[in-house]
Amino acid sequence: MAQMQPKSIAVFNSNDIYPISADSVLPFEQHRDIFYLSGADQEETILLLFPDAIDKKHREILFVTETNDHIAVWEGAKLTKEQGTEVSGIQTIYWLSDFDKVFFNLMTEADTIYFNTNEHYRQAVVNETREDRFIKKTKEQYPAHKVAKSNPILQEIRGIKEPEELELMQTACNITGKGFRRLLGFVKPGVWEHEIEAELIHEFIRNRSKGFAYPPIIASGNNANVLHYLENNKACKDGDLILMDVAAEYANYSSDLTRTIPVNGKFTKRQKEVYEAVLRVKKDATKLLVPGMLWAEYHKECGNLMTSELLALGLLDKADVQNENPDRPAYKKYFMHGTSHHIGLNTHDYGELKKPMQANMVFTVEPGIYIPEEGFGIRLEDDVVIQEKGEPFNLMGNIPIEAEEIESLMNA
Ligand SMILES: [Mn+2]
Repeated sequence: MAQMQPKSIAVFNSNDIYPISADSVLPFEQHRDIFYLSGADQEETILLLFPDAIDKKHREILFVTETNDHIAVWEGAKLTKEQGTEVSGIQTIYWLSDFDKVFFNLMTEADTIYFNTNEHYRQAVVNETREDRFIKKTKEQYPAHKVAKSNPILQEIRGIKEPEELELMQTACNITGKGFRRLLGFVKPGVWEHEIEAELIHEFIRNRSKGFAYPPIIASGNNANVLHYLENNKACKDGDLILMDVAAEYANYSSDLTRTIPVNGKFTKRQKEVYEAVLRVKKDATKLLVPGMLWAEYHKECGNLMTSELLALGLLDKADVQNENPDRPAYKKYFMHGTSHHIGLNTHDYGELKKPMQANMVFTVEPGIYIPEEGFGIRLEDDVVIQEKGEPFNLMGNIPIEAEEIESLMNA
C-alpha cells in the first residue's frame, strides 16, 4: 500500500477451481498473491486495498463467499466473517455478493485501479483466469479510470523473504530431507521410478505437507537427459544413476531439491568424476550469491565455472571454447538450463532479476551435466538464502550430498 499512487485501489482475486470433466475438479490451489497478502486460502475470495479510502474501514477489505449450513454439510464450513479476520488480520470482511455494490461506491472515490497481471518471466498461461475476467469486466464498467500494475510491487516484495516465510521454507526443506533419507535405504536394482515417488509422497504427507511442490522427476539412466521427464515409469537398472528433482511443499511454500544417486549404492569411477565436477560448480556458484551480485553476471560466472570442469572432464576441448558463439557458449551442450531461480510461494518464484541481489532473497543453485552418450545425467540442487554478509545460508545443508555420504547411507 505504501507504494501505491494516491487515490488508487488494488484488487486481488483467488484462483478458479479448475475442472477435469463431468463433476470432477482439480484440488484447489490459491493464487499466491492474494495468499501472500492476506493468508486467505479459499476460492472466490477477493482482497481490496484502498489506502486513501474516505471511510477508514474501507482501506482493507476481504470479500469471502457467504457460507451456510448446506455448504457446511457438503464441503465443510467456509470462512465466517470472524474467521476471515482471524486469518488475515483485516477488520472489514464482506460477503462476496456485496462486492459489486461496495466496489462501485469506492471506485467513485478513486482515480486509479491496480490490476494484478501476470508478468512472471516464464509465464505461458493460456487459460482465462478469474483475475483476467475481473480486469476485462472492470475495464468495461469503469473506462474513465487510470490503470496501474500491481505485479512490479509484488515481484519486489515477494522476492525478499520475511523471517516467517524463511521458517516455513526451512520446514519444507526439512520434510524434503526426510523423504530423501528414506529412499536412500529403499533404492536398489530393480525398483521402479514410481515406487521411489511413492516412498517420497508417503513421507511428505505424513509430515503434514500437502505433497509435491512441483511434478516430481525420478529419472534413471538416460531418462535424466530428458530435462522435464515426468513419466517415472521405468525400472532402475544396476549400474545406472537416478536423477531425482523432487521436493515437498509446506503451507504453500515450495522447496526444490535435486539429488543424483547410484541405483546399486556405488558410483562408477566416471560417474563419480562427473558428480564431483557438478558438486564443485554448485559449491562455487553458491559463494557468488551475495548482495550486489547481478543476475546476468552470476550466470556468466557459472558458465565459466562449468566450462573449466567440462574441459577437465574431456567433454569439451580448447578449440570448442575458443570458437564458441558468445550467445550460445560451448558449455550449453552439456548444461542447457539456468543455474538458479527465485523460490518461495511459487517454485519458480517472483523476484527482481534486473536489480542487484539483496539479503533474504532465496535462490536455488542447480548445475548439471547431461551426457546422453554415456547414459547418465547429473544435477545437484539446494535452496539458499542470501545473507547480509558472507556466504548464503543453505536451507538444505542437512541433506546428504557428498558422494561418500550417499554411498555409505545407501549401504548402511
Ligand atoms: Mn529448481
